[in-house]
Amino acid sequence: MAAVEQRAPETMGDVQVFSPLSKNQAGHDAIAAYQRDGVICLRGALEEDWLAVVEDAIALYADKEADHDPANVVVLGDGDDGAFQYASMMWKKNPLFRKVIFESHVPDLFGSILETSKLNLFYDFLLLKHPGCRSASTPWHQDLSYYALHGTQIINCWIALDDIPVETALRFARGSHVSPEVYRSIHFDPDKAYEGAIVERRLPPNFDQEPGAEVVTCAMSRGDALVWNARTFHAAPGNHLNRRRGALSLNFAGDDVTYFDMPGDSDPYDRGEGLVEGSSITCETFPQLRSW
Ligand SMILES: O=C(O)CCC(=O)C(=O)O
Repeated sequence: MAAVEQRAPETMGDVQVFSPLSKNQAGHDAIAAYQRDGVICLRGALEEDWLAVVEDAIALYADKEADHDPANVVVLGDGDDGAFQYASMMWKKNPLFRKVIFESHVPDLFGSILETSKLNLFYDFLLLKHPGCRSASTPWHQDLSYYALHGTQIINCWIALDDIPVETALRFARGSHVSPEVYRSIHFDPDKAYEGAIVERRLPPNFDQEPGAEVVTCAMSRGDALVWNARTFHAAPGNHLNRRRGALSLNFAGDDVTYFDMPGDSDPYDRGEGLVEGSSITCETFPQLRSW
């Protein structure tokens, strides 16, 4: 993995930050900012008791499955001191990740931002940038490029598992979610490619090199959550610090989301059971968590 040149933190604006109205409700101002900017930060979205369950889940996953599970990837970049570890669909095998998703308030809190009458789990994604995984930068991309989904009510709720200073924080192209255009899936490792990527789609712009682009970022404390629309462009640096930079990303879908019979590779790799073009995504793999 090669490091990409990113713009300096002082040239970036701020992601709008909110304290949730209650445990289950983000609040009107947060929803309005999400709709306008395509990204917000919610302070204290996950409390310490649930964060402790996530840490136990990570330990369980690492001990029992890390070596043999294709969904658990550990990459050590050239010259790096630490690895980039990522895993998805953990809830299917790991009871503690399942507990966080199915028994905590998170579907209520994050679902409130989508203003939807039902909420499906799409997938969970764990990202651990261990100390010194300097080259594990994430290029500008839209999550929707990788999804076998149609629709607009798709959110990534990225919960910080560590305090994250701006030096290792995600950055976003503010308001980039409003365009209906979906760009091409690109591999986070520049030496690899997605099999069957839709070449009719344009390659993602590099907002670091566009002086006029409004790029926003946000330092986070453990338990804060960034919430963004699947069309919002974002990117991230590697971890050049001497401490872990971890996140649990929970991805949810609302009312207008249907299955896209996408050619080629998708993320998550799992396509659910019996889904056809244009159908509801509700199935064993993408269960409905709430209806209001
Ligand atoms: O945490 C990162 O470095 C990248 C996260 C990201 O791009 C994503 O979850 O879509």
